[in-house]
Order: sequence, then structure tokens, then C-alpha cells
Amino acid sequence: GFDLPADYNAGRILWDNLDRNPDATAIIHDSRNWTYAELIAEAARIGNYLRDRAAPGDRVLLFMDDEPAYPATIMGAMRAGLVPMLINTLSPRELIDFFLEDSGASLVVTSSAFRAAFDADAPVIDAGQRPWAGAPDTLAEHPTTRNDMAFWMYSSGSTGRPKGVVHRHEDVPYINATYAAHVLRLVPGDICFSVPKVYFAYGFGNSVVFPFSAGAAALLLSGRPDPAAIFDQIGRHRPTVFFGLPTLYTALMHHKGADGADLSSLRLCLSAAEVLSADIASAWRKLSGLPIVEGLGSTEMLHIYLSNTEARQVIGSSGRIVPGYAVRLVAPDGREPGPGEEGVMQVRGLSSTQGYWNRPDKTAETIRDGWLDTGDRFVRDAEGYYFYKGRADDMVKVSGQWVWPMEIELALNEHPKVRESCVLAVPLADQRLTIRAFVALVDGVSPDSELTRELQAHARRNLLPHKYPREVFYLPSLPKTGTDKIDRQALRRDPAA
Ligand code: 3SK
Repeated sequence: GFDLPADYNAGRILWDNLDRNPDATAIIHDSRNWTYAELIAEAARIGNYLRDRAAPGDRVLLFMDDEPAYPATIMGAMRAGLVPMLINTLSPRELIDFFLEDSGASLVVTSSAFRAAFDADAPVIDAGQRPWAGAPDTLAEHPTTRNDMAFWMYSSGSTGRPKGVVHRHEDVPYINATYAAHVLRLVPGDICFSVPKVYFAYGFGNSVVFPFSAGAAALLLSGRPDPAAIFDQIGRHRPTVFFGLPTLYTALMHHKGADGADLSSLRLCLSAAEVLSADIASAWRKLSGLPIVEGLGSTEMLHIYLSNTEARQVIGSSGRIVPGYAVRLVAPDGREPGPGEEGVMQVRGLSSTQGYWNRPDKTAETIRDGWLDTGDRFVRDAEGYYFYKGRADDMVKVSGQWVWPMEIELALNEHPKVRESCVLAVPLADQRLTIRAFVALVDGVSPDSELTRELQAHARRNLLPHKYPREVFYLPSLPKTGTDKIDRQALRRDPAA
């Protein structure tokens, strides 16, 4: 069971280490490593410094790279009763202004590398300057309850302005008691390395919540995580648990130095955020000797609620329900579909957000009776494994027949000459829709009209005769979002992106 006192502050996942293992390594970073005692003292200084400049419940916008000051600021702020907001550092200026206005944040903390994103005279705290250096290194815990607002992230969504996803103190230990306990099973000697950054819910769990809760270490990589830097980090710092996503695993395997990389420290490799193909999973197994354990989560649920396990992976499936969550599928007529039938997924569990900040409309649309509507279509098999079928709203009629662009994409990805693809339904001048594929080819293959015909025939053969891309655009590589997912919106806006 999940037991937590009514008075609870999520900063405890860090502070509990002060008695348990103060001298163990908490953070590994190229600048230097930090023991738990050192990191807690730094978090205390930051918390004291922020507390002197804000009132309990005030939001603090964090615009930070993965570096030791980031988890220290998150933990120090929460323990001081403030509410850190973890913001994607690729956000353009207008979006930062929107976040400030929407949240009413009273303070901003930034990494030195991002100081220039703010006006020179803006009241921004530069973490690189350590203005808190003289503050006390112990910090009294603010009296919060487990249900109090603890931190936020923004969920971008495919349309409309981002929504502030509010999480409570109890959500933090809950994701540890569910996904981490059942799938990761961390022990104190583990070193977690998450390429997805801390400002993503996925990275926050992987690099902060799980290692701190286990008294394990987090390896943090600042700057752009390109394959050379990632292999270098793995070789030098020897992480045991590696968190990525399919696009990243693909990029790693295509890197020149991949075959000579020393991956012998790894015991477990995880993936989320995108469907993992059999090709990627088997190529990674060939390279590393390890399977990839795929799961599915969301910012709203804070972390992963469907997952495969180390003991068993069903490739192409997001896995089974992680104990502690409930999932149901809802067919268009409101019924619960049987095995093999499709429905839109709803999920509930204690780490679910209670709602979006100041958006009662969106909250009511998304959460009903505690069930959070994911907007994703899934099929469940007889063993309880869930298979993603695309967004609920992306089914399109082309030439009068229903098509899911996603299934064409998956078929193209299986073709040996295709490295990655993105399939979109795009409007024609006469308002009809057509299916356009954007394709990046494997090294050494050049596009021509014969290849286009080959890819179209491949899709028709593997799906149905009408399920093929009417147009194929070739690009050297596909544009990516900040989470390294294929940037579908960019391709929609600018097909030559
Ligand atoms: O995209 C996912 O699968 C995910 C996983 C964990 C936390 C957050 C997200 C969005």
C-alpha cells in the first residue's frame, strides 16, 4: 500500500538521505560530483534565499539546464513552501512571457547559459552566480499537506496555448511507489542517466524523483545531448539505468562511434514518449545486449502508468497497467471494448493532476470523476497489453475511406530503406485531404520516383490498398521537438522544415 502522513512535503525525498546516506553520491556532473550531504546543504541555502524573497505558495519559474543546481532548486523551493515551475529551456521569449503572466510567478531562476533569454535588468536569479552562497545550510520544512500544490509543468498540447499542469506533494512519492518500484527497482548503487531533461515530466522522474527516493545517483548532462556526448558520458561515468526515447535510440545507433561504445555498465534501458518499433529494439539489443523496456506516461499523470517490464517486453505495446493505476478504454458508443477492440484511453491514479491552472474549461473536458481522458486510441489484448493506435482525433477520410496516418507511418518505418517517417493528412486546394509522407532514408540510399513507388507499394501490401501515402517528400532528417519527438507541427507548417 501507499502510506503517507497528512502533513507531507515532497522535499523529503531528498532530505531523507541526510540520515540514511549523507556521503553517498547524489549527482554526477562534469563540473563535479555532489554527495547527498552537500546537495542538501545547497538546496537549503537556495530554499532560504528564495523564502526571503517570496511568500508560501508563490510560483518560481525555473529556466534551467540539467546541472546540480536544478534539482537543488526544485527541492529547496518545495521544502520552503514555494512552487517551482519546470520550464522547457527551448521556449521562445513570447512563451516565457506567457508563462510568467499565466502563473503570476514572482521569481525566476535561470542557468547562466540561459540568462540572455531575459532582459538584462529583469529580476532574474542566475544560478551560476550562486547568490545564495551565504544563506544558512539548514532549512526548516514549511508545513505543507500532501494535497498542497507542490510544482508545475506546462503541457504543450497540439493546439491552443499551453496549460499549467499542477501537481501536489503526494504525486512525487506516488510515481516512485508505482513505476519505479515495479519496473526500475533501483538500489543505492544505481546511477540513472536520463537524456530527456529534468524539465520534462519523464526526465524529472528519471533524474530527480527516482534516484533521490532510492538513495541512488543521477548523472546530469548539460547542453545539447548529441550522440557523441551521450556515449562519452556513459563511457566515463558508467550509469546503470538509461532513459531514452525511440528517436534517441535511433540517433545513437546511427552514430559513427556506436559500435565501439562501452555500454557494459548498463543494466536497464527504458523508453517512453513514442511507439518503439521492433527494428529499434532489436538493433539496440544487438549493440548493448539489453532489451528496451517501453512505457507510456503523461505530464498530467506525472509519469508512466503503462509499462513493459524487464522480465517481459511485448514489442509494439506500451505494456500493461503499472500497479497503482487504473486504465479503461471507451468505445465511441460509450461501451468498454473487448480484447482486440479499439477505444479511447482513460486513466486514473493518485499522481494525476487535479487540473490545469486557471483553465476550468480544459480541466472539465479532460478529467471526469477522477478519470483523465488521454485522447489516445488503444487496443488491449487478452493478456492486458495495450497497443497505441494514434490520437483519437487524427482519423481522416481520404478518397472517402478512413485512414489513420499513424499506421502508414509504422508500415513505412518497417521498410529497410527508411530511417524515420512522419505521415500527415494535408488539405488540398479543393479542401479534400491527401496523405503525405515525410521520409528520411538510411545512409547511402538516394530518393527517386522508383523508390516512391516502392514505398507506396510496401504500405499497400502491408495495410490495405487505399492506405498509402499519395505524396512522399524526402528530407535528410526530420525536424524534432524539444522532447526529440518528430515535430509534426513544423512539418505541417513548412513541409521543407
Ligand atoms: O511521453 C511519455 O510517455 C511520458 C512519460 C513519462 C512522463 C511524461 C511523459 C509525457
